Amino acid sequence: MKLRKRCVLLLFVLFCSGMAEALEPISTTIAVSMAAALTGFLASYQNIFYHFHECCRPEWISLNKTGLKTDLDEKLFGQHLASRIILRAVSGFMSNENPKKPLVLSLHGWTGTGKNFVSKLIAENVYKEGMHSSFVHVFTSTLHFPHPSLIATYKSELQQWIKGNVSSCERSMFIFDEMDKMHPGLIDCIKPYLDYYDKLDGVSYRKSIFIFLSNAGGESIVQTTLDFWKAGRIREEMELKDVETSLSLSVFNNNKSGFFHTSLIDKNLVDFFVPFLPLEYLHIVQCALAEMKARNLPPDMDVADQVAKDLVYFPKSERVFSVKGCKTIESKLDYYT
Ligand SMILES: *[C@@H]1O[C@H](CO)[C@@H](O)[C@H](O)[C@H]1NC(C)=O
Ligand SMILES: *[C@@H]1O[C@H](CO)[C@@H](O)[C@H](O)[C@H]1NC(C)=O
Ligand SMILES: CC(=O)N[C@H]1CO[C@H](CO)[C@@H](O)[C@@H]1O
Repeated sequence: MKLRKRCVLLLFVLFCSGMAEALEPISTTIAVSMAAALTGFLASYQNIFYHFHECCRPEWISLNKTGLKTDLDEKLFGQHLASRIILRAVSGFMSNENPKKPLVLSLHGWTGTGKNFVSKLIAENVYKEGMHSSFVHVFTSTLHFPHPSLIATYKSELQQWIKGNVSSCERSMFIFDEMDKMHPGLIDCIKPYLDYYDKLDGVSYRKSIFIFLSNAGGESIVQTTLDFWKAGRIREEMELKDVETSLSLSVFNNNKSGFFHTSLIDKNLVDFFVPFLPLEYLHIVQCALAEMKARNLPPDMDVADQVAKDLVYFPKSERVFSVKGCKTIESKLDYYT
């Protein structure tokens, strides 16, 4: 058992690091046939190995652009801006063999609008193993870094993790949830990895992806969307520039959001701000129908309507946007089906 484990580990080191290709058959006549047999065996084992064990190689990590586009079109609702930006950003980055810096996306919006969901869609269309990939790392502020008194420890841990993970695979992805609750010191300590450095301590971070999720700026996005709605304009005609200015201002000036204290924005380390608009009744219905489809249930419009009617909408007078977005749809559906 132990020997087998060691053997697998050796093969892992050999194959995942690409060393197997460097092995050359010994060129003495006697050894030739033996070496040929061995190489043949190694080669076939190598293929099987790649097939079953996740490696930092294109077989396991490469963007399925069609897949991402289809997923964004069919599974994400009410987010024409986010859809467009994400597809362009991710496909541009992944097709660049020599990016100048890592891809840094900052996803902003009200709760339940799809920020976590979109991160999952990106992971699933870049990594064969999706969110289960050993190259995808999720950090949640309140879960991983809860105690302000331990900031010094968290800082060195986080830096070691990022460095360790990118050393073993440059196409690593890091998702930071609840970024607005993250200690400014921690945000500061990841800044160097986001910058235009060729290498830091011998490690290049340029092919990694960093995704920050936060509610920061959510209110200003709601306000802009509500103004649009009140003016009787079509939501899908909303453009990035309509939200961008008020978004970056509110993220900057919001005392509570950690971003305020840092120079992420100041130094242009964030490549794309991605606004998530608050969801309307119609989008909730779409979420419910999509969830039924995911569960292999026949689409039932009455149930979807019922689920959507059950939610709370704001602002109080107009009741346009769902307070929790599509967040509670799953449990609501359990109740009705
Ligand atoms: C890419 O995604 C599409 C749509 O989901 C799927 O049909 C296709 O098989 C995927 N391609 C690969 C190489 O995984
Ligand atoms: C941040 O909030 C504190 C207390 O609420 C206030 O005194 C301070 O002026 C605020 N700073 C900025 C830049 O708004
Ligand atoms: C080698 C290394 O440092 N791996 C780290 C990658 O990140 C995870 C957290 O997601 C750590 O637990 C690992 O130690």
